[in-house]
Amino acid sequence: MTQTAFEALTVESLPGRLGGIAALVERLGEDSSAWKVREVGDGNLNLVFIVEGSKGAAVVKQALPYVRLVGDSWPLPLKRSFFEYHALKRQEARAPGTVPAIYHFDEAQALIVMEFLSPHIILRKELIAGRELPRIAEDLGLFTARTLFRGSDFHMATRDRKADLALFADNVELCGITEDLVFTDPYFEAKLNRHTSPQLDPLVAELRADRDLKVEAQRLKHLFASKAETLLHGDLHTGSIMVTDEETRVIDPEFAFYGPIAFDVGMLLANFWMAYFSQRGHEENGSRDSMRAYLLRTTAEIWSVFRGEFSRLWRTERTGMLYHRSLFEDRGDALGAEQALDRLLHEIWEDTLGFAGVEIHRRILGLAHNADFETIEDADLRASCEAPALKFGRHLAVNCRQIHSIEEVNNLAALIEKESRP
Ligand code: SR1
Ligand code: MG
Repeated sequence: MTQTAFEALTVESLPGRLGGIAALVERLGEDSSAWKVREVGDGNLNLVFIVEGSKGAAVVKQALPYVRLVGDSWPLPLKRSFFEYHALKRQEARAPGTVPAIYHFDEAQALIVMEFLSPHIILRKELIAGRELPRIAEDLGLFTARTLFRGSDFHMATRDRKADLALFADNVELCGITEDLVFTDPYFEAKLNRHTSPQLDPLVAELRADRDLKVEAQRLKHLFASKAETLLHGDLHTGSIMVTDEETRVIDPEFAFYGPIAFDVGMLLANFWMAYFSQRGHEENGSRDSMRAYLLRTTAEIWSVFRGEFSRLWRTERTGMLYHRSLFEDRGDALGAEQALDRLLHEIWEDTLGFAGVEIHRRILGLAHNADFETIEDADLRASCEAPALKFGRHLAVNCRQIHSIEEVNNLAALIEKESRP
């Protein structure tokens, strides 16, 4: 593809426009007129095509100059594709085998040609269908620990980390979406907000009048905007994960930037807790008790694997400029390094709960809802799932410093879920 002025691809134009890309021809076969193209993007922002040829298949993801969910009244720069490409490269290096392979990147056309993951399915769809995936907790615990530890000053050479900090600092507009949509809009009557109404109206009014909650949400926003601790995925929800029983892959890191470790972990756990609260809306073919238990087990295991792997990396790969070994292990003070690790993990834990709380709120009160709740057609039933999730989110955000273990959080989730049953 030689043209430089951006033009959105279509199912019809794709073979002609990309037929000359060697990396694509190699995978699909030379006769681009025989390629079969489908547009499958169901996310909020981009075009996604699956292209199949005689030899194989690939995915072509192209950014649009606006937010797809809203339309061209909300312009959004194409450069998000550049950040996604660079984030995928770093994630592959830090957690090999966890993201799709990249075959080609065209910055001017804001497109990435990447591995077609098959028979992988979006994790969120599997959780809605009630499928218990055996590998995800282990895989996601490792993914978060490895990418978040290895992208930080605990591990990287400070020159490289500062160069990356500068590179990703330009992802201003996508950070802006998170800053508004996650931390601010849910807590007032922002124009694009929506919620299940009138069922949730009284609870929504209560949350928007909740001073402690608003102060906490703003503390978390401050942290998000100022704690440039590591390279985040930035949008790590169950719609950004593709799975089979054997494998887990993380996709879509276009929101990547330097922020607090706890943000990715909190967003991820929040999406499992939302899946948990939504199960009651998906019981048309039988009880989801087993699925509910599985989802809570999964959050506990993700946290435990994250903690374990992060601690292992702390002990074996702490090569960055922070908590230098010369102050600890090298002078016989391994205990000092352990003390620092404990304190760090404790801070990550508290902020993880806070970020999880606001993520739950924004998916029920803001612009971008999730399918776990949205696919529950009966509005009364949907509201009966969303209301306890909102209360749980409020409890996490406001009490994040008073909750000491993941078991405590999950007991609380179970309690709130039970209490809310008719
Ligand atoms: C306007 S974009 C809305 C949401 O979609 C993305 O997946 C992010 O989660 C963002 O907040
Ligand atoms: Mg996305």
